[in-house]
Amino acid sequence: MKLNIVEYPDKRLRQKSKVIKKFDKNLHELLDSMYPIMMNTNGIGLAAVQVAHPIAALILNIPEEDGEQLEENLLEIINPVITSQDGETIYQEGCLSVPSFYEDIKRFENITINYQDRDANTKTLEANGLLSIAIQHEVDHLNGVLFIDKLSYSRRKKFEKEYKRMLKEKKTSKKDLIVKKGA
Ligand code: Y12
Ligand code: CO
Repeated sequence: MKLNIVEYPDKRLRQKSKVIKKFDKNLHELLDSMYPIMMNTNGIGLAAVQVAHPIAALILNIPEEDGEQLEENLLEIINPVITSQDGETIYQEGCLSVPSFYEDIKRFENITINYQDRDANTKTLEANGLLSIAIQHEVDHLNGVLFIDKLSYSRRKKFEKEYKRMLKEKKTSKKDLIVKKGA
């Protein structure tokens, strides 16, 4: 399955993801295709809505201490519900749908979730540290929420200005490339 990452400010990122009821070949194919796209872009988390499939599925691969991401650490999370949350932590987050931008975001330190795996088995997971942050970031995606929505008014303004400039530069360098190719 060919997938592309949807980037801000695309409105599709604001869709609310639908609860998954069919744990069939289509779901498995989608999950299987999300994994390489996340790994090839140095991601540690990806929600299905970020690849234009607004259904409640997300994948995570938290790196080891040496930064290596092992396939055996891949977590596939379907229909997550956060059942408890406490504490506070701040981490510099990034998002594959908001390239080149990183900001400190406040989250809960510890969470517990109920979810299903790709075969509809029900699971419970207690998470802290980076895993907890990543789950909260991805669960936000399922609700159409981006980490930049959590910025203060002034930080958000600064972000919009910088992001617009980056998009403009990207467009210009693409045009230059086309001209050079044609020359
Ligand atoms: C902590 C903070 C955020 C998360 C959510 C998951 N976020 C990511 O996986 C972000 C990945 C990312 C990768 C980038 O590198 C490439 O695209 C090659 C990147 O850099 C650029 O866009 C240039 C930005 C973000 C979990 C835990
Ligand atoms: Co994200």
